[in-house]
Amino acid sequence: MTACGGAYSPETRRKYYISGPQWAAAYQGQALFHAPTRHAIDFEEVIREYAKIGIGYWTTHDTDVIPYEALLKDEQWRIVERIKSALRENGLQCSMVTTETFHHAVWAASPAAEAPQVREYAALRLANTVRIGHELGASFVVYWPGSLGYYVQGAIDETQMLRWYADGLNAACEADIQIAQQHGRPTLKHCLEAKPFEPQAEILLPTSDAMLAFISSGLLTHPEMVGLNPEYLHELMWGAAPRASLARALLAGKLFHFDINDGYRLKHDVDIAVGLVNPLDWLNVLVLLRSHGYNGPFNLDYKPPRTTSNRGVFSVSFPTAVDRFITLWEMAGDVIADPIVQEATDALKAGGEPADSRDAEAIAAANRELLTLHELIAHRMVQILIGAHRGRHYSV
Ligand code: XLS
Ligand code: MG
Ligand code: MG
Repeated sequence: MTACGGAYSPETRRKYYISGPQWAAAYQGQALFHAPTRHAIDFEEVIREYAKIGIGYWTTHDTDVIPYEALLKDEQWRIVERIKSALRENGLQCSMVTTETFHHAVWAASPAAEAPQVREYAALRLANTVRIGHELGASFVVYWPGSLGYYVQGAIDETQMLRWYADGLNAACEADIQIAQQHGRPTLKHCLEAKPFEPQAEILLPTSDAMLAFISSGLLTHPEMVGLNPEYLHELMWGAAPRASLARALLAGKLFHFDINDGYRLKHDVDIAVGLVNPLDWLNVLVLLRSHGYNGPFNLDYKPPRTTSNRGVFSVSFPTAVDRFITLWEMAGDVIADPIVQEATDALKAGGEPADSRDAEAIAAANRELLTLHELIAHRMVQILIGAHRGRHYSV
């Protein structure tokens, strides 16, 4: 790590709204075909290690920290008190809480299942997470409806399942309005997170765009409280341009929260750390977010690879992820301020020589030379990414 250089200090890292999920650091490397490669760790250790690195915010699922037996019972509040002490002692804040509605057997037919008991339990769990969120001082609550769908068609009426899902969200928003009032706090920002391919075979809200449509479908009683938590890889997975997905969320005023990671198109959710696969695309994403004033959290929702040790999670994986993010964020600032990018962009927007507006050939001819600037701008961004704009000496 020392030989790599280029590390930011914990003080610098804390200036960014970067959050570390409990589940990312505690991930043991297990999957359907993978045994764990790391031993279990608790939230006290995660919070302590995040503090040392300079990750200022912490996020969690309810069940990352509260076992099923303790949920909705007095015992959960004793755990919440322990979390509060750990956060206080280490100078961290909880920015986001989320309900696990995908792992336990109770969600086999989704949180919006036919059985009323399942939906009633889901509503209790969502309201409970909102209550825990207020107690921990969070501002955001996230919903990844991973199990909202099915493996086999026929039994499910999709319109009905979406209505029931909306009922659950509506109950959470109603509960939030009351709980926020009791706490004298603003209501939370409720953020939907889409993923296209798993864990169900067919998913009812597979993309951020589907969720935007759902928010404005008329089914939500408080659509103004509900926005998006897009995840970079979840958009890339289905073949989207993440930057375009984010742009659509920005235009709708719904980009509340952002899960940052990396990976490959048309693969499963490999959750690689930010910037390790697509640094140029990431630079583009951050140019968009910087130039449109996004000021929400950047949540490190990735998984340290199975080849990384328990020690490596905190000595290499998290600090390098944070530092790549900050470097890319600073480079995005360089791109926005770059005189060459600016001049080229201004020239493109000014358009070519005046031409008859009814004459396609003349308009195309007037802009032909100018359009070469598209490629020049792309080259300039690569130069900024690899540092070549500062001058680089090649030995021949
Ligand atoms: C899973 C999701 C999950 C959400 C929170 O793929 O990314 O971690 O962010 O439930
Ligand atoms: Mg996520
Ligand atoms: Mg993911």
